[in-house]
Amino acid sequence: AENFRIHEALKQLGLAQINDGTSTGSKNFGSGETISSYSPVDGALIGKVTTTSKADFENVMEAATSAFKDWRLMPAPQRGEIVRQFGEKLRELKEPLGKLVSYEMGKSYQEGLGEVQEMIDICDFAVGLSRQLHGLTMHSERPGHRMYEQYHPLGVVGIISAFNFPVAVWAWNTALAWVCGDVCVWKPSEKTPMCGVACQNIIVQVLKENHLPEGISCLINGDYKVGEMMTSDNRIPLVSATGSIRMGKIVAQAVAARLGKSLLELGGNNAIIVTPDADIKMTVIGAVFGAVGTAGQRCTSTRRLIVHESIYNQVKDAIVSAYEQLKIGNPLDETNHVGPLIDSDAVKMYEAALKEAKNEGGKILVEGGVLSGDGYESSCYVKPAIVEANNSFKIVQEETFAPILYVLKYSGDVENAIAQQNGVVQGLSSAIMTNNLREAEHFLSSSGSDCGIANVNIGTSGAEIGGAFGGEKETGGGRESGSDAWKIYMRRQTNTINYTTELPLAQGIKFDL
Ligand code: UN1
Repeated sequence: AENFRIHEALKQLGLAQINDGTSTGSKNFGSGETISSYSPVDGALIGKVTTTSKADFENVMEAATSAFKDWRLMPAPQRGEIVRQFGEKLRELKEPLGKLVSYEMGKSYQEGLGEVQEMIDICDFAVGLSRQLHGLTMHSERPGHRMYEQYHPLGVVGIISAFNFPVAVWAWNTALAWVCGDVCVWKPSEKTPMCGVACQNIIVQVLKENHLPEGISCLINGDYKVGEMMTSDNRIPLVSATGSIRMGKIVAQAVAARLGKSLLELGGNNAIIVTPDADIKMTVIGAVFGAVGTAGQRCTSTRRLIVHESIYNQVKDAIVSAYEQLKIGNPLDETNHVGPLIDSDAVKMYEAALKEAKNEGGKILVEGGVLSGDGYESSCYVKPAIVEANNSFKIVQEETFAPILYVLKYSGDVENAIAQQNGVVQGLSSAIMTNNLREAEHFLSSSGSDCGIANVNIGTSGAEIGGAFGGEKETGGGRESGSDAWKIYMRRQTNTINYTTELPLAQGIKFDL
């Protein structure tokens, strides 16, 4: 990694050998044990981060709740100005941060930069939004009355994010939450803690330069036990969690037990339907990027390809030969297409899934395997695999965070493909490749895809920040980033004002004294 000037990037991001993993605006509290972050790229130790103890968490919550009291009073467009400055800092540090994302998480440098670009984009979006936190005005049924609704800041927002988008998902939440007048407490994945510290360092600079209160942005670190401190805490009205369905069910129940709100962005099992009217060249690019990009570790990664029998062999051959061109190796080297998986546990899950697919009767079209030797010393590099399978296989029903693509066949009408595509518990992203208007519109209709994202002639991954991002069913139902996703970060209030000297009751009720 030395050739890729990683140490220079770490320095630019203010990262040390041991980093404080618990901090608010400018105070550090980290007193828990340290977690070591090893790069899946070359297995080297990147740095250590202190975790958050119960007492540290109390300090953080005190800083956060007190910062909220001031922050909520600042006019939203002024909060937007702070987010604008944050976006500027991200522009300046795009390269080192993109590099760290690539080195700590293992995605390609291009995708690391893309992730920072998503952060910048959501900041721009939030700046505009800071002048558009609109409520409605409605006509009262009573004379001399005015009725309207307004959105107020909610409070402390807890953010639990995953390793696969170690910086962007935090920004989707914080950029919106901040303009909405909330303060944030973030627990990044314990697999990518250095990305968390780097982001905190960036926002802390902005907060300091603006003499803003401690605690607008807080960082905590550790495993699920630290997450539990947030899910069970009444002072946190909203917990936004990204990760596995298993994690989401635990978070949702803990937060619901105290009637808090949760915003869940959980697993996907995303499919591309390829109909007889598909453009095969586009299909191949979309499917291969969707399946092997980020080494299959996006929640929007393409897991299933549902191909019509009439073009099945043609599509299969085209994809298999595209896989033969793939270069696997150091993701910082831009000539490589596929980087490593996050860690050895992920490699084990990949191997187990392939074994199970075979046991269930799957036919291997492109053989997988773990790579070793020169350049693969971290033991996290695997070969993207393709398996001819059946939608009913248990393993096909599950999300395996690895580059395994299941190819499924359908016959007859597009309805049959949609039934397979919807025939899983997850409902995040979906796509159809077709030039047939009827098929495309059917896919987008109320009897079409049941996912939160449904694309035509685009793959399943790589959504823009301007739309609401999230999915249905066991994906958790939450929506983040664009459109009106901001509303969950605010509390809504309906106001009725009487400017007469009478007190008429609603529904015409008479109450004479
Ligand atoms: C995720 O994998 O958690 O649509 C988020 C995409 C990215 C975001 C993915 N913009 O693939």
